[in-house]
Amino acid sequence: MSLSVTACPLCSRNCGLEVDTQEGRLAKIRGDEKHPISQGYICQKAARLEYYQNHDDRLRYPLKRQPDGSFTRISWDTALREIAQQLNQVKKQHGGPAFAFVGGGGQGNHWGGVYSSQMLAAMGSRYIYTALAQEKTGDIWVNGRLFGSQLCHTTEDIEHADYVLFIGTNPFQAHGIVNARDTLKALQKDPARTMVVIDPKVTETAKMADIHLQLRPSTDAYLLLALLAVIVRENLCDEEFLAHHCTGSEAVKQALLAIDTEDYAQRCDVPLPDIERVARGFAQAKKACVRVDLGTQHSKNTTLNGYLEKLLYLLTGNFGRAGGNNLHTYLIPLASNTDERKKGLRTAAHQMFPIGGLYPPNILPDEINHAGADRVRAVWVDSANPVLTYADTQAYRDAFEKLELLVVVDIAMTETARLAHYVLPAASQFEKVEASGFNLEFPANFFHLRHPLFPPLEEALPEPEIYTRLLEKMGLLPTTFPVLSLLARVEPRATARLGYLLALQLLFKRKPFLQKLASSVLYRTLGKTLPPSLAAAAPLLGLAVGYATRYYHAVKKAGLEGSRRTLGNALFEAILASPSGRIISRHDYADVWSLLKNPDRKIHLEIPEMVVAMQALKQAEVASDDFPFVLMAGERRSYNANQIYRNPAWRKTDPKGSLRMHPDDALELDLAPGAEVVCESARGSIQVFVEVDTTVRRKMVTLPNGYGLRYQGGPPAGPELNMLTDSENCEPFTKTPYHKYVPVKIRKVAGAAAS
Ligand SMILES: Nc1nc2c(c(=O)[nH]1)N[C@H]1C(S)=C(S)[C@@H](COP(=O)(O)OP(=O)(O)OC[C@H]3O[C@@H](n4cnc5c(=O)[nH]c(N)nc54)[C@H](O)[C@@H]3O)O[C@H]1N2
Ligand SMILES: Nc1nc2c(c(=O)[nH]1)N[C@H]1C(S)=C(S)[C@@H](COP(=O)(O)OP(=O)(O)OC[C@H]3O[C@@H](n4cnc5c(=O)[nH]c(N)nc54)[C@H](O)[C@@H]3O)O[C@H]1N2
Ligand code: SF4
Ligand SMILES: [Mo]
Repeated sequence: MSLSVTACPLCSRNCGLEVDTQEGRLAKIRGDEKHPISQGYICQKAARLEYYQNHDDRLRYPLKRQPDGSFTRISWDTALREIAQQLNQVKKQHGGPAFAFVGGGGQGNHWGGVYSSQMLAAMGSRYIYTALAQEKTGDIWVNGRLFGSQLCHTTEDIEHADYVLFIGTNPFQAHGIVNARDTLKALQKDPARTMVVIDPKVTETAKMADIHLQLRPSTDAYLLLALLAVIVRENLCDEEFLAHHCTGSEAVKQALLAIDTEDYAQRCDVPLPDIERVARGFAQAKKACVRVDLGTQHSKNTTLNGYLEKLLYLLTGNFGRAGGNNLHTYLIPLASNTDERKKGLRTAAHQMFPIGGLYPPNILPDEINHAGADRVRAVWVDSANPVLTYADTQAYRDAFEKLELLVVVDIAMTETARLAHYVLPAASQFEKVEASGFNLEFPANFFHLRHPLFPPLEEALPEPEIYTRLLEKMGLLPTTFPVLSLLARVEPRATARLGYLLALQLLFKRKPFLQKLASSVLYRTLGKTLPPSLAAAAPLLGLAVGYATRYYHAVKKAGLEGSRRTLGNALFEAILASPSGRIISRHDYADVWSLLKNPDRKIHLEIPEMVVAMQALKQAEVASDDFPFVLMAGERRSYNANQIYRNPAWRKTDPKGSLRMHPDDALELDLAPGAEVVCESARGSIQVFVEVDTTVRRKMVTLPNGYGLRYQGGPPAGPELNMLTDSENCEPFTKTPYHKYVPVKIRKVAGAAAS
């Protein structure tokens, strides 16, 4: 038995873990007290991680699909040679944009993405479709307009706030904030601090709140506008902040003054006095912040919601200070900055632009089905299971079956992998160097490079090795780098790898294309000089140098020593030597002004498109007679964690993934608890089991996220949610799905017993 540290890959918190390992198994799992942020905290889901590491769907060898649909084991060499040849062929015949990359990382595995992102450069394509672009692109777009770059990302300083608004998020179950349950408890216990929840359901978080505004689903924009209108009307804005740090506040205030708060309160079904109380409380608090998630992002007016939520803290000056919302820095960027007005970025079928460099999964089936010669013909999937997780399962199945080439890289035989021409087995997150890009803390940020606990299962390989070998086979990456390799080996410690970095720069200057494959170049050269289990960490040197250059003072304040030229290497070494993770920067709150990208270092509050959206809102409508229920398709519960666990035995409760319904609605439909019903949308139908639950609003029902997997090729375990969702039920601008607003009808399964 040996004791090691790692992190939990189940949600964006990636809490540090201390584990006992025994013969390839995770015997005991505890929180790692040395992790700089989670400090020993974990939730109930992490205790089951043995179900991620060892199960019967794990992939052991590369597989190739045969004409009859079965899979044959092939060697890595054959697999990569054949794939390389087919990719080169697609590129030559149809051009780079015939290729699309899907996924690139889940909740805990973004280090593979540092390598897999080279595929786009290799193919000459810009099409990357990821889960982020089915939830966060509205937010990313608004950040671009307000702060000057889509790379400016905001965070919330809940621990120091005395007034916190949780809008459309249930951190008690979904986490997403530092040590969620402890943080919520601290808020709840302190009479001087106020916690407000805006959610149509009485969630676990709402039960802990001082105030719960139980709005009608998908009416957040009305509620947020009413809150803002009260703040402006009652002169509760922070005028000094607006004058010093913002432009456009007058135009925004004018638009808000036109809001009929009485009417808007009725539309969202929240009493106006409650709205006024929250508006005043938030604006008058010393330190207030807002935390949002899918409730505002998977519902109507996604992008406008993102704008209005940000206006709440900006108009009240809760930005760039303790307890407010702030910008933060990051080591691995999860998105980039793209301007949708630029030419040449749009897709063939939908003429869709990228946001943060990312394309929305909702359009991919159409881009494959597109009749034009410029359609998508080859798709590469890594760390995602789009057939089950992206909107419209049937559309995905049909489209993927038409592809000329589908390759899936996963640790397990997924529903998507079953459709692939080639399935490549990746090492699990406990079998390789791993890290996540969810380092979203401010003012102190951290990074956690996880060391492997086990060797890869059978023939599985870590992604760094898979992509590097493939690039070599495609003829794009030289197989040797004599000068770099020599320098990496012989350069004395005292020069802090400056010689190596200089040689690297010269190489990229001579061969600019290789800069796009920098991760693999570093891996094949510097990697060979690192401890073997950490070889794939080599690209971290480049990331650390970039980070230390941009945030020199903040990195020094985190206790790292070095000159402007050597600090990056010091940071690199320090991260490698900290298996529990470490603090990499300590900023001042006022640093947010230097992180802003508008040339005038001000926040540009007026966004014309959003003013138009506010006005268009007046016509928006809800309700339908054919489909009287609003399904929240994807609730976070105690025992779901996206599609990371495949064996359904991991669940301690809720094995069926029940449909939660208000008892009065169940009574009206004559449904007893546990009754089997058909849940039908305009797109499809599935059979589910009813659980009566007084916490849901009437005419609203909920189903959990992350069920419906076919473990060992068996029947779906629980609801296959995306059989019900339609690609077109999405925000027209960003194409993010309205998963929190799927109109459905519920009827008894014919022949089932009445209550
Ligand atoms: N247990 C568990 N935790 C997870 C995950 C998991 O699968 N299971 N997945 C992770 C991932 S990928 C993500 S993105 C996060 C998501 O985390 P959250 O967004 O916090 O979780 P959800 O339960 O999807 O939705 C949040 C809340 O939105 C509410 N809601 C529904 N419709 C509306 C609306 O119209 N307006 C408002 N204001 N609220 C609404 C729901 O009632 C729900 O309480 O969770 C992460 N954590
Ligand atoms: N209807 C509906 N649909 C939803 C949601 C919803 O609320 N409602 N939620 C959406 C949200 S917010 C998200 S984020 C997406 C998530 O959906 P996806 O992006 O598809 O991600 P996961 O479900 O996390 O699946 C991750 C895959 O990665 C594999 N994997 C795990 N570790 C590794 C590794 O180390 N290497 C490789 N190569 N693969 C690995 C797992 O086996 C699994 O197949 O689902 C979305 N889908
Ligand atoms: S699921 Fe999230 S909150 Fe729970 S232990 Fe894992 S990382 Fe931490
Ligand atoms: Mo997500």
